[in-house]
Amino acid sequence: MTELAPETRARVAARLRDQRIETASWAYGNSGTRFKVFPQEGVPRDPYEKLADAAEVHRHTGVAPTVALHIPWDLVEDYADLARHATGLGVRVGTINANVFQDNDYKLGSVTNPDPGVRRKAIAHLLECVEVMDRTGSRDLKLWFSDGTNYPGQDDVRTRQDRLAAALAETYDRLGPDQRMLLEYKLFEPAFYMTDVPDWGTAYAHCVALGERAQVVIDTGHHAPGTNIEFIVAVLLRAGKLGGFDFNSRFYADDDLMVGAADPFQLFRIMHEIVLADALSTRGIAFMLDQCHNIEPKIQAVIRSVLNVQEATAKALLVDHAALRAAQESGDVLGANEALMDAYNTDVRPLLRSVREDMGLDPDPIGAYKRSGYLEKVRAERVGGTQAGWGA
Ligand code: AOS
Ligand code: ZN
Ligand code: ZN
Repeated sequence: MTELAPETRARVAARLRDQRIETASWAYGNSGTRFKVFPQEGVPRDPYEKLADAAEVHRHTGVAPTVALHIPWDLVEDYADLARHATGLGVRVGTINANVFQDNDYKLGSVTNPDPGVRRKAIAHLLECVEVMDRTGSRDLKLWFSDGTNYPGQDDVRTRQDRLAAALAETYDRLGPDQRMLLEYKLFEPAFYMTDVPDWGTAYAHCVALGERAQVVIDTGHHAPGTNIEFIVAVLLRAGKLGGFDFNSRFYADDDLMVGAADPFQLFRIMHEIVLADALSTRGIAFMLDQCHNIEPKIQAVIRSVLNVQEATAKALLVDHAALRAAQESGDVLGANEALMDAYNTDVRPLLRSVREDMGLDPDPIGAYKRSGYLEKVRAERVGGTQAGWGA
């Protein structure tokens, strides 16, 4: 692919201007592994400051106007006030993430725990998260359960599925008409023998049983090595059950590294399925980042991640669908593959720079951020920033 035709450029640029990527509050706080958390200077001391950092990302990228919160990592007295604070900074509260995994009671599970009292406590937290959504104007409740077992025979698989279904149904019934439930699956960890929602099929089955406002969320780090994630994307899109992504990169397990860092080609293949299904628009699928920046500077890493998603999207938008379809229908295996690779191998950075200029932004968001003096300012102002929650 050489020079872009003006119509192609205009079409792709319009879609890139409209793209939205949600950042996560926990990405801005200190995080680490179970071995060590390396604190960074200037990290937020409370949810208000996390929103300020997210607003800084949006200021330089123009495409990250919402921030996912995590309850209770982002516990505040007054959520309506937090939402107003966000608006004042030019961002909004995005997905609300529930936490039923960091309490001693949850040793044997939360909503699938054998003890009905523990299950009730977990469901009460999920309902409380919907309350937070009401107060913040958030659309999506994202549910990830650490529930599972470590040893064969530890608990009954089908009974646990029944308990899970009951908890999901009670929570789903509490949602308002414009609110959605996003159910996230994960193959393993912290449970090692069996997770109660290990894969997209299990999540899908529960979402189908619940109703149309229950959808599956794909965390790109939650699969076995070699899993064809874009296939899952295509199948869920076809079924109208893809609610969102938790983007990140993995080399080994659930590494939560920057999206597009480990396998930019995989990210392109995912975005290709999204573009093919015309599913890039802002009100449908939630494109979220679920990452932890343990050793790299956090705000800069989030900006880099947003740019990585934009670059993969731009390449996906450049796929010549007519050429691709013609090659597919005529059985031209290599021609079809070339249609994809042509787009993937295009350097889209000049196009994205010009899109940013059209949006009134600096074409180089990372350079602009570094020159802004924001990090120096928060380093001086903030002492004793918080732990993100992971790796504590
Ligand atoms: C856990 O592995 C999942 O990726 C969760 O989506 C997420 O990281 C956690 O709930 C933080 O909100
Ligand atoms: Zn996730
Ligand atoms: Zn994860």
